[in-house]
Amino acid sequence: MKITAAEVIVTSPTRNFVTLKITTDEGLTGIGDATLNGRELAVAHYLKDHVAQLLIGKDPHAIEDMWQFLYRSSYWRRGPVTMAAIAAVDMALWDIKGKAAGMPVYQLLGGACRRGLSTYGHASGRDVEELFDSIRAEQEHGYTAIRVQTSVPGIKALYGVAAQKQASGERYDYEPAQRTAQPAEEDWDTRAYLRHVPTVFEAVRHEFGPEMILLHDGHHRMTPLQAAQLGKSLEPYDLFWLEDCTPAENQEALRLVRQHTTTPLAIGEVFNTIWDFKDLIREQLIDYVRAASTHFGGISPLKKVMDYAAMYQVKSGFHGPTDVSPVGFAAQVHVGMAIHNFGLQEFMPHSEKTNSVFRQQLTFEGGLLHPGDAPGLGVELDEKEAAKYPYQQAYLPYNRLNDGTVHDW
Ligand code: GCO
Ligand code: MG
Repeated sequence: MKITAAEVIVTSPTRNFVTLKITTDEGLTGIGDATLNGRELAVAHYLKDHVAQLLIGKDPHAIEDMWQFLYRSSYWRRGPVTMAAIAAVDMALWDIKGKAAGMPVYQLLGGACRRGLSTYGHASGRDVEELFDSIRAEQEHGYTAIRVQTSVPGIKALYGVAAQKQASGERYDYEPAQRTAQPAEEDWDTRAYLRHVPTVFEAVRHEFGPEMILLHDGHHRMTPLQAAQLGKSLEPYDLFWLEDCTPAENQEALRLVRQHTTTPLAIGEVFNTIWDFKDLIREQLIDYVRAASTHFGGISPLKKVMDYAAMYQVKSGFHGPTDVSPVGFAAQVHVGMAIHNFGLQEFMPHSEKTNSVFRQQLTFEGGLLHPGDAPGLGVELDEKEAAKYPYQQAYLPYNRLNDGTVHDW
């Protein structure tokens, strides 16, 4: 079998997605996700201008060799643009291999280790009442584990918290693609945040009891000592994990946090390679790997990092926001099925429009997510539907302190 075409499809059904489609001389096609939220076209061009022509004539079955070739031959390693482009090729080739074998990808990775993946949903509120409603709505949707984000008195606009009450039945998309020429500006005050968050978790535990699995995302906004303080103050509320407590580049920060708190730590949604996790895993400074297949070079390296993590009892907590396309999401669900050290999968359902472009086999029943048993990844791209939604410039918001200083994401 030989690759005969590689096309890049950009579509924006409620938000932008970049998909690579690889075609073979035997008529099999495979798709991969290359979506980098807010910087989508950089990856689309990397693929179109630098990678597509390298694929033509190559054997689609040689996935590992293709990965190593794209990673090593470019000289310039790592980085989110490069790794999202490599991820798309890797996923598309696994998709083709699955279709050629007549098997879902998780079977090729070793087969199912479980009936399906436990997931967590997102709840948020501007006050405790609104938060409780949001938690109840998530429970009704079948989630037993819930990430709790909340407004903080004194902070006007905060990422991950809906600015107005949702109409009944409507779910808030926590990562709206802001289709504006400039990113929205939000504000931030770490002291106010550190004071407020423990009171919210106390209220949630009081209302919902000890069993509910609770998580919280710090979005890289604390210093090591502040993160240690938060971890410590949340210990009575038994979090499943505290996510991205400090900026990811300073990995030594986790050593300090770890010395002060037993709150489990998850990190790595902005990491690109296994090397970003190497020391954190070996030194057992984290408990959950937050990588997403799309930003981590695809299925092949995600499986590798998890096999390495298994030696240290570190588990998966793959990043599953709506800015990972249904293709990238399916890719990591297949990995989650096949690894022994699965932890918990973030699951934010995509919009109806997105689901009309990406036809999926995914099911979420009885609290468990399953990628389906269609050969390959189990996602088909409807190109006609995709063409209805052209790219639109979109940005993530950012935040400034009271005095105007730009703060960590
Ligand atoms: C999460 C993430 C998202 C990211 C988003 C950025 O835990 O789901 O932090 O909220 O901000 O994916 O593109
Ligand atoms: Mg996060």
